[in-house]
Amino acid sequence: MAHLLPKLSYTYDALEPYIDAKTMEIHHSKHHQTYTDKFNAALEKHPELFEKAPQDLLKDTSKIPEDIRQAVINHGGGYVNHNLFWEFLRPGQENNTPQGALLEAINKSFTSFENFKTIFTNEASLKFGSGWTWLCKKASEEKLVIISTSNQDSPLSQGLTPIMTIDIWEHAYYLKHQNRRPEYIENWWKVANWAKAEELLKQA
Ligand code: MN3
Repeated sequence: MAHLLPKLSYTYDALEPYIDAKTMEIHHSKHHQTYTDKFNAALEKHPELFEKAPQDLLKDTSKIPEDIRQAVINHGGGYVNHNLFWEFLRPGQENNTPQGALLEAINKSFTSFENFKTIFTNEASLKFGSGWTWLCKKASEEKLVIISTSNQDSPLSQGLTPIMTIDIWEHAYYLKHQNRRPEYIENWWKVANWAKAEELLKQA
């Protein structure tokens, strides 16, 4: 069974004014659709791999047949990364901060939420080129880590479990913010879905 572009749980204009409807529409219906199609096209060459969860393929890329390995890393990565990106967004609300177990883990790892936000924002602002910035959990360790990956590389391939992520490819912000990536990041915090991040932390 071919992998499908996920339906969003909100409309393209639901994240306005923080993320504009046009960017959302193109990002989801064009960019994410293309990753989905190219991921499926790669798997067509080894159809038995459709049975595997995309995340599991990315966890051990050495097991992917060599002729499609880079295509799966690129387009399978793009497919999975965007799935999480959409889930970690929700319409903006006042006082949007993490709660409960997630807040506790953030405080333990980064002293405070404000400090975490500063480190994460710097990382995402300064990351060179196209990629993603992530909050991840290391297996068997309580502490959370902030990392960036290039292109569509997934933290799953480094043995890390993603808790939240921001897409810092220009296609995620260029229409509205042009070259002003920090402005995009500042707006993105307003539509962060902390409940989803807490759920992922509990499963990690
Ligand atoms: Mn993208």
